[in-house]
Amino acid sequence: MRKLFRLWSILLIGFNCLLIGNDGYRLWLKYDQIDDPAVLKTYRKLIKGYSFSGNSATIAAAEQELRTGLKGLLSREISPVSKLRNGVILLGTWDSDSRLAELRLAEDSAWLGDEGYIIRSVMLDRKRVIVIAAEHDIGVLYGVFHFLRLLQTRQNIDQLDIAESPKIQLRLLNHWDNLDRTVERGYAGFSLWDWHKLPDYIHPYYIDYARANASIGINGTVLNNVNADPLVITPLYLEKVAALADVFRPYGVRVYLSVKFSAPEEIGGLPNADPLDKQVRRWWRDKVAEIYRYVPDFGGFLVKANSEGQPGPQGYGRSHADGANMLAEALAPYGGVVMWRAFVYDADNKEDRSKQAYNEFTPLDGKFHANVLVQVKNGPIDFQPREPFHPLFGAMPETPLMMEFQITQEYLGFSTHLVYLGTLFKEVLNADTYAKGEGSTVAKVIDGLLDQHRLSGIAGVANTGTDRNWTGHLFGQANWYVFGRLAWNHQLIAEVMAEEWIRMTISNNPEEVSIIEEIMLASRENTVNYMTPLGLHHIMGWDHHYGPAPWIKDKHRDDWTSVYYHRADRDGIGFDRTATGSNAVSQYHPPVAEIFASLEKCPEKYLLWFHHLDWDYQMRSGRTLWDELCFRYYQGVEGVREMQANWNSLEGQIDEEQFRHVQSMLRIQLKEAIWWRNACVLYFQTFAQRPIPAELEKPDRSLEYYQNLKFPYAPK
Ligand code: GCW
Repeated sequence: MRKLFRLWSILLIGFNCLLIGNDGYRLWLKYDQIDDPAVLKTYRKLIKGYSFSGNSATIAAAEQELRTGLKGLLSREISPVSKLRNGVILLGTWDSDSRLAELRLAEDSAWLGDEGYIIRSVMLDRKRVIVIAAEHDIGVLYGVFHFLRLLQTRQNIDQLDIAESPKIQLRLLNHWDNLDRTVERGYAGFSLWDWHKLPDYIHPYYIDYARANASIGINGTVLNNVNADPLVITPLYLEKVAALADVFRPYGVRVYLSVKFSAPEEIGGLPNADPLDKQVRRWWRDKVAEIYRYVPDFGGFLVKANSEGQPGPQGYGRSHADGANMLAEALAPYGGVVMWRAFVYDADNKEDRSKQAYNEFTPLDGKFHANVLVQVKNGPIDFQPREPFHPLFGAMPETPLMMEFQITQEYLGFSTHLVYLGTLFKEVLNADTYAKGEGSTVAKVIDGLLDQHRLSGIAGVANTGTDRNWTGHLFGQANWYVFGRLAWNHQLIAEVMAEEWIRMTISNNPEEVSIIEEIMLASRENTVNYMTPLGLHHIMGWDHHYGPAPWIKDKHRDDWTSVYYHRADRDGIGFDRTATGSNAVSQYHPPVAEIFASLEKCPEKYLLWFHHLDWDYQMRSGRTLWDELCFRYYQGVEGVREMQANWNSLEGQIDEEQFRHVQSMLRIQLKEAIWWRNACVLYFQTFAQRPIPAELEKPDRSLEYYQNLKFPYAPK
């Protein structure tokens, strides 16, 4: 224990040293001095000291955070006090302090659960104090972050009456990090985990990573890629995993691992990995026992099986449920879970790719063990700029379904495009599945309310890396931020989350906030428009997924080409997923199925996802489909120009370093938006055989030029 505390102090010193500069390292936890003298004065009057009770590593972390935060924000040292006086913040678990125990209100603690907390202004012994209290230490830490956020965003803290608890139980980052430190679909440098130097060298940023996650309520992290290297569960790596788990533990961040289904063969020397084979089952049981010896609070496994070449139970004639249940059985005695991914589609299956996961998984509903969650991507294809919600949501009532969002921008301009994903996440969470009538939103499916599941979860594929600012683009941080905030409470509003993040990261000046918020809120729709308007999807560059390539065809897998998805020909464009085509619409509940199937009712944003239409089809705008497609592509580029103009208007007002960084990124974004627009419009024009509407500027390059661009080292 003493050793742990020593390690702890070294780490804390480490993170303090890193808290300098405006290069993005400090994320939204900057704690710079409040620049409005009136606000500063009020806060200083209301906050005079604090009193912590409890002595765990989590409480130590909470105290350190509060101290650092207040010192920065109020620009004065706020010290621990033993006697109550006006302006004291009283922190701890209910039972750690007799004064808190007295204050404990039955109705608070009942529903706040393991991670909840309250923040209240109360009179105690005739003193005005602020209470931050929780059932468990982690709630106190979450409460501290919340309290600091109130100051960081300049809220009124006069009469606090806050009670919070998360709506979703497992709130995880999924790192697609490889053991050689490359990151699959990572655009912010190398993996944060310095495997080679672990377990002995603990990089100070590990702790800042944990702080950042705790500040937004993320409580778990899958350390390695779903395309898993089996070595990660060998002693050599488990020792390293344990070292990371030790650092993250005080911050309530549990460690999970992705495992390769064939591990018993590859590292266990068994002849097969058949989930019904006794030897294989025993191997996993022993392996899990070994893992828990290294990491006593290990969270569980994430599995990609029978998907994109990864091995799985089907290789032995068994089902996903057989595979998941075998692992679940091994993990159950320790309270671990299995997160079994539903991202499956088979190269040899000629069925519409968007239908395959539903077809494979719905028959297995009710067959999974109680500690299995099925992890479903937000849409039925693959993290496209826009997809309708995945039809599995609402279709497996007997199984807890976990959401998988992608925070890293594989299909949204990597880390060079400013695309605020809060609006995308909310669009999906708010979508109504109608599984049990109106109001059966995706959010209610995944938080377990709709079907009364005890387990619930949400995962975001991380966008972090060794770049000094963590995410490559300053605004990539906002996506990490909003993911965590929505994982905690999916009812939060994308606009409000944008504003919070801006205030903590860039500026509290209301005009600047509103300019930046406007940029963020427009950004995703702009990107959809310059990349894949009107329901187009999967028309990006081959393999690396960088830039447009709607011409991709004749590859070894049809469902990895672009032409498979847009189906453009002389007659029209779009994928007919109605009854006359693949009938993917039938996987949705009524009335969603009928809405998507109907040309009158289908939202135009999904039009070409579900329908193949003539180039002259009349759009609601009165334009032909071809003209509308052109207008949307051009509108996307115009949108980026507006974002750029808005950003440029901040010159001299916001921090210079942040300003220049984003300004340069927006230049790249504009260049690439024009590239997307020109390449797509010119390519589709070869089928449509119609002119680009006269009022629109003409592409300045030929289609051949775009088709011949090569990117041998694009990150992937
Ligand atoms: O979108 C595809 C990505 C792969 C990824 C896969 C998955 C980890 O292009 O890089 O592999 O999805 O989600 O499994």
